[in-house]
Amino acid sequence: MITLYQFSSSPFTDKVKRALHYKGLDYTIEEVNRLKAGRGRYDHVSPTRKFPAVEIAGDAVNDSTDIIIELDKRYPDKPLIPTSAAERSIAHVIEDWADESLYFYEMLMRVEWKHNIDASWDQMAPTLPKLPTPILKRLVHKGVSKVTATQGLGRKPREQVIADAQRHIDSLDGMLEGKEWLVGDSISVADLSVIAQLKKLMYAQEIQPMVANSKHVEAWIKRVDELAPSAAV
Ligand SMILES: N[C@@H](CCC(=O)N[C@@H](CS)C(=O)NCC(=O)O)C(=O)O
Repeated sequence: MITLYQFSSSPFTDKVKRALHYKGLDYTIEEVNRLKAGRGRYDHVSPTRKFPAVEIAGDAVNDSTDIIIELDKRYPDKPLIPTSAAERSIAHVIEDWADESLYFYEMLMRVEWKHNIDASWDQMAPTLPKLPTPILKRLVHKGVSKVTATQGLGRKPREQVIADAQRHIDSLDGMLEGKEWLVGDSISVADLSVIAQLKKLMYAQEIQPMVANSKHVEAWIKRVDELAPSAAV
């Protein structure tokens, strides 16, 4: 029995769900209450208080990277971590690019930039405390701004962020030149990590034309969505 502790709106939740769906694993969802998480309610599954986390047969694992490694160990059919050392290394670096770099673009462009926040507000609102929307939006903006400013991206002028983002989409497009998957000849954790961040990022109006004008990204999204969908089928 697998229990997924999640914020439903998180790209990292999406990444783990795609892995579960690809492998055809059943799971139950526990939506994490942010206030209770802050008071330690879920420390038994995620002492870092970051989510997603999973409980598999009583064992807790947190962090989407560790979760997918653990899923591959326990359910080796349809592996997501490449078996060759060279491909595994590249997959890990691409996963880290998605998790630790693209994530901040989606936080800044999708959530912090006020003209984009409404596009995915319906996804975010149910995971937030029950407060009036204008107050919530202010709190979210303040919280996210603090994070992106500390990381650095949030201090850049908008045009520079857009140029950076364009380079990231171009790099994704370049990695897909002549290939169906990011690493090797089958879907891997690299594809799931990147699509999870990209799908959130695409709520930013600046990103949509970049994807539409790419040569390979839309077709790759369709391929990944078919094999490892976001929602259970
Ligand atoms: N490296 C982690 C990142 C998870 C993460 O940052 N989750 C966010 C939600 S998108 C979170 O739990 N934030 C709550 C907090 O920082 O207290 C992973 O891959 O799972």
